Amino acid sequence: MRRLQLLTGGESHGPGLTSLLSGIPAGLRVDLDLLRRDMRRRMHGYGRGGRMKIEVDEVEIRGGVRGGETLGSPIALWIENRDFDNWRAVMDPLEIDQKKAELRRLKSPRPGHADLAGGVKYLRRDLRDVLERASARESAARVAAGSFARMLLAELGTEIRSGVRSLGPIGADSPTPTWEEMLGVDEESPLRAIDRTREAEMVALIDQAADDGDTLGGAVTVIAHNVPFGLGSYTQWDEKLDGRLARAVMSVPAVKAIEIGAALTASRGPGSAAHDAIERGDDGQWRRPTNHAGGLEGGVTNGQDVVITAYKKPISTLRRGLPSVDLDTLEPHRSQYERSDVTALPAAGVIAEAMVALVLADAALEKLGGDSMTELEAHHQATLAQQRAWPRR
Ligand code: EPS
Repeated sequence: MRRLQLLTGGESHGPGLTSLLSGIPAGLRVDLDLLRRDMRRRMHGYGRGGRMKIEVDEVEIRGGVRGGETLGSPIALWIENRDFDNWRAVMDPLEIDQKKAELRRLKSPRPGHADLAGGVKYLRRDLRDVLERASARESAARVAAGSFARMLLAELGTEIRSGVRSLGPIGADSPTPTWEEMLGVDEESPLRAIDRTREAEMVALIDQAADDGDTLGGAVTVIAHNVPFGLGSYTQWDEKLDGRLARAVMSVPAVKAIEIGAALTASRGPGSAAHDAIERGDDGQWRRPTNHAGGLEGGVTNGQDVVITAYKKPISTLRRGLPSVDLDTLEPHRSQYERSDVTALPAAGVIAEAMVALVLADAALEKLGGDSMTELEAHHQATLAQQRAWPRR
């Protein structure tokens, strides 16, 4: 990111998670309801393990905000891990019980997880040292920071939503969803599915996978609506907003592929079917009868909805294990099981929303600038006036 910076810290079963978000202008009103709602939404979803019953994911604001308004200084956030109480002997930052730690030691790396690569990279004998930070628990810290980006975007009129598009094979061939379909996603439904008629099937598939000791992946789509025209740039490779969004959303745990708009379908057909016609309405608005491009042309937002789909591999912690090696004997051994989720797709959508919010807020600050929300809003209005007048003057 160019104007915003985000660092997170903390282990899955350590004392808690920290977020440090700098670059948010002064004078943004903190919407606590929104923050709490996002945190709750991330914990929700059929197929999660027992951990989500332990945590409450309450965000404590420890810096950068006074009297409910941002100060322009870094926003410091803290989320306590309730589960730390059960893990103190093994995870205390200063003193651990070696015997208990040995019992919780992870010594057969899980294929698909960071265990092997991280163990070799950081030369850790106990792969717990890898899994604790590679855990998706970290995403709570990102969702908290993403809420502040969402609050900023709301001031510009931009909204972001997501939904589960497919789970395993169910819904895998569904067409790219629209904003109207996103508005229909029921946040309280078991899976936050875009096509609610398929939820029962999805729930049954999760039950089957749980019985089999297996896991499931799928796809989530995020749509940003009413995004300012002209965010990102084609003038340098690393300024293209599609690349910036792809990088951010790819960082959501277990995501292995990204699609902008209807890219997969477009790649299989001719150009005449792939692109979105340009029309000018009587009201002076640019209209596109279709949005195959997913709101991005040349890596620049074009006034249409920004549509991004993330494809998640099945979670790599399987109860029945996978072929691996015991690090003590160096003999073949099934990978170890740690309590885990069967799928975390509904949560992945919420995390992806946070990442999209952070990138769009960053790009909006880059284009519109300002140390305060007052300036940002003035720059936004001036830019809108220029864009409305174009190309006549
Ligand atoms: C995760 C393993 C599970 C998940 C966790 C991600 O945690 P635990 O081992 O404590 O049961 O529940 O997700 C979260 C803790 C979370 O907040 O999303 C993993 O290994 O990635």
